[in-house]
Amino acid sequence: MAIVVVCDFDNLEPWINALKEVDPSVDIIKINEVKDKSSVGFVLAWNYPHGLFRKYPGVKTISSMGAGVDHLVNDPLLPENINIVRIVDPRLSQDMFEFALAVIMNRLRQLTQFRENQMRGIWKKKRYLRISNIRVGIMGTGAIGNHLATKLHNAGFKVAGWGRTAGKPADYKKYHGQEQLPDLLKSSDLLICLLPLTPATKDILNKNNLRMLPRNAWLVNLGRGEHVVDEDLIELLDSEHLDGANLDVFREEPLPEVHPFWKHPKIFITPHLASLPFPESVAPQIIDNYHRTMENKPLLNMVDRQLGY
Ligand code: OXD
Repeated sequence: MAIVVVCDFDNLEPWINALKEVDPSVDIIKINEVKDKSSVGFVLAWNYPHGLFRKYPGVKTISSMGAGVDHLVNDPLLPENINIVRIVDPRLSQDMFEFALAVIMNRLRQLTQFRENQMRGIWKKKRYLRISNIRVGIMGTGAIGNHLATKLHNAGFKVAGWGRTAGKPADYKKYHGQEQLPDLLKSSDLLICLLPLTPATKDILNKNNLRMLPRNAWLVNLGRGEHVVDEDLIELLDSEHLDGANLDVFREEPLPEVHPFWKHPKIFITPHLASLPFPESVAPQIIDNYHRTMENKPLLNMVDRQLGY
């Protein structure tokens, strides 16, 4: 039985090559090459048309091509019996840490502003913030959030994390549950969102919550665009409650040309690349889950469809 791939990537070759490298005996085919829909058992997917899998009655497992599974769990027509697995990869966690660190250090040392001064021929010193001056709050303490929080803590930041449940003890301060969200927000000079997108986290970065951040706080959204209520963020930036925001994810991607985020002086946009899955790094776990599916063995990194991650 083949691994069938369905996604909106321009170039699938690196994925096919990486999977073949791990197990040359497995056929990897694109969904439009499938001849017999009932023969498909294992699928690798990213951003496919909702309802598609109703036409493939034999599918047992769908592996997301990334850490996020909202494109799958939000498909109201995805048959209940299909197992969803996601990618858990130390490289994804490390890349997220490196991106977040770059963004935080730019905030502390204001390198972008100095570049703007340079373009205008301005030589002007400014006081800067140090690592020990800011408190970093991290929403989402799963595999990636926990790695980020631990690394930032080890680098000397004052770090607190917040998640749905208390989870395992950590070296950094942990908050959990709805009632402790204000504690995290009130003590975050820089807030990083790494939450999965679920009905409980959608629109969580709204006016009410963002207002609890200290004045001049900074928002970094690396989760999903739907976590942010766009108008609320703009309002809080314009009223100078927030000093700025780095946004890597958006409700609609690519961000529409007319979206007010593009030209906002306090918003820094990157095109959803804080942490990209590398096929050669994630291929072994995909092949492993493929064999587990074929042999009816327990799967790795199973998603709880009720929780949504
Ligand atoms: C992911 C992403 O979920 O890239 O892996 O957003």
